[in-house]
Amino acid sequence: MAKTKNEDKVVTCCEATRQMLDLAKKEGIETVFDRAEKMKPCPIGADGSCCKNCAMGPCRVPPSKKEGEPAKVGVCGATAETIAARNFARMVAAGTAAHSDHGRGVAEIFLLAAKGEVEGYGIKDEQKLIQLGLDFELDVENLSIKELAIQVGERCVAEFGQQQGEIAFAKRAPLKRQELWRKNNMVPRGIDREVVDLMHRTHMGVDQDYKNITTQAARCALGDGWGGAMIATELQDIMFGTPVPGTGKINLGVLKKDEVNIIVHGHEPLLSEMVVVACQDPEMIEYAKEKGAKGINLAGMCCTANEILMRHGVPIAGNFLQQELAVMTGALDAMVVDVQCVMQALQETASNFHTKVITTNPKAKMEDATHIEFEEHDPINTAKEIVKAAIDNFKNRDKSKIFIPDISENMVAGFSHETINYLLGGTFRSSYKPLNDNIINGRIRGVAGVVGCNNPRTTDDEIHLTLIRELIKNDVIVLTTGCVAMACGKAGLLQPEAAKYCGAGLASICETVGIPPVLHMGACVDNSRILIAATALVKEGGLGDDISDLPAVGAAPGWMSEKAVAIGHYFVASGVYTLFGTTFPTLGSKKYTDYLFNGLEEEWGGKWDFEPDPLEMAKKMIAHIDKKRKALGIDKARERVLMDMEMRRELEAG
Ligand code: NFS
Repeated sequence: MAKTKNEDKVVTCCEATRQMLDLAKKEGIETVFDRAEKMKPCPIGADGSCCKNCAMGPCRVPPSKKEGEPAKVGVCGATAETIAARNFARMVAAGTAAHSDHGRGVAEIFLLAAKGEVEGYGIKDEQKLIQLGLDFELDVENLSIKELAIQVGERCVAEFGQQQGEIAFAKRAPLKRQELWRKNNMVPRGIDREVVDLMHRTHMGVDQDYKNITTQAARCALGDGWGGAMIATELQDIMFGTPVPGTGKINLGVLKKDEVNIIVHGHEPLLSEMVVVACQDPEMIEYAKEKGAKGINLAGMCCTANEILMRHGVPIAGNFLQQELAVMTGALDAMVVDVQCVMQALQETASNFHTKVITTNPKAKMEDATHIEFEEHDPINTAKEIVKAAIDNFKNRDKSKIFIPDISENMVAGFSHETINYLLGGTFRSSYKPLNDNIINGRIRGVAGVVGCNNPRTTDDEIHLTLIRELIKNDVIVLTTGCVAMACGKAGLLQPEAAKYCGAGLASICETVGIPPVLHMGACVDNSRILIAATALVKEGGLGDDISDLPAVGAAPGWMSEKAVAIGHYFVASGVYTLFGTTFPTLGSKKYTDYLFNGLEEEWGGKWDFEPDPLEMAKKMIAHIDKKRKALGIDKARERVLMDMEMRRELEAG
């Protein structure tokens, strides 16, 4: 496995990444893996014990080393638990803001498109549009599709600035969960309002009750999962199509030596959808040929990659930690970025090669990069301009610098909630019943959502893969999104053949239905699909009456972004036991961490946990699943199957 300059630390289990890191070392190019080694995290900050919310500090309040020593407090008297809670809450606010601003961007374009003020986008999923109309209690029967689209668009945009009442999708949750939210004042009033409220109350001298801060953090996070992120997913599905399972390829080997290579990297599919169209334009292909290329090869990176893979089968060049490595192939003509998870180091890496880094969003510019702004009224021409810039850059390649690892893997992706419903429900009637039945009879022991980022503080990809292999071996079906989904793709876990790694029960389901044991459900905003799937399991019956009753768990083993904290917190607030690996941002306060890991379960049914060892993490997740099975009275199902077989044998012997 690849090691960094320091030589003794294994940094990745991805062979393509390893080859590129060898090259980086040879050429003296620094990568995120090197920087992670050089930059040691500040232990006080990492544990959430540093408060820099005012200029009397920053104040550091790590736990006392000597017994009997009084606990440190900030200059204002803020305790370690208040400081840890504030820092945690601000991560939730930032993560919610990121997902929700993505959702807002989609909603605004959706509305423009519905009014006919922008070309290129249409309605691909009318059924889903009608569903949203029902969610917003619109007069669906008497509205034309165009009128309905306008009203749905207006309602979605209004969800962000709404000041009173409840966001509309909160009503999608199981009734018991809604009651719990209402009782605890956790239903978001409007998406932006909860972010502002949380930023306000974590300002110096406001909320000093860590439990109260955590509750508002939940209200904010729910405005992400059941608000901004869900709006992003739903409207993208309506405009670009609800994903259905399809095949694709992943890893750096998808780049092509003799074609113009373009990578779209970031998160919002508004522009990348148009880049897909522009790359297929015969005029553009002809132009590329004129410039000496055999064609145009479009690939994705990070969550944008997941979006266009699921809807168009566009290959994925890699996940978060591979962005600089894609540039280092020397064959990347343009790296087109929008927002989120784009490393500032990209431009520096690109300066060693011919690659053009093209920024497209006014919110996310980079020094020295080329900026071609996404013109929302004319997206297709923006996309063409970008593709043309990439084609024009093809001739600037230095052939002696080209190295593309010959490594890629096949995968199946695009398991939306709707397709799970259909696939596992059979052809006569779409329903979750067969899935519920298989959970009840024990063929499927439970469900795990394993999501999130890659973090160079742990061996790249390995933490996810070890955890997921262990889960499927124990008959736990895995739902995945984001960069974990890509790690699974690279390792071949997104193929039906991966059934060979499963326990007998899960393997039999995968073989019968023809699905992989790990279902790729999309980008990080699509974690909202997992909420909907969990709700559908509850509503189908037989598995309790709330998400917290399900034999289900969530994990982000290699998380790094604030978005991951927001996601984790809305899962916890939705009733899910959720584990983080790598590090946990409140460990400096034992009291606060104990509240998140133990105290919350009684109040919300869900709770947080931290476990850096993936095998231990799997053990905890399976133990929780078994605990829930027991509470549902279905823990004996497995034994019953065995008894039946024994009885049959006895009968046969008799
Ligand atoms: Ni999610 Fe997507 Fe990846 Fe992490 Fe970044 S790309 S939104 S934040 S690193 S999974």
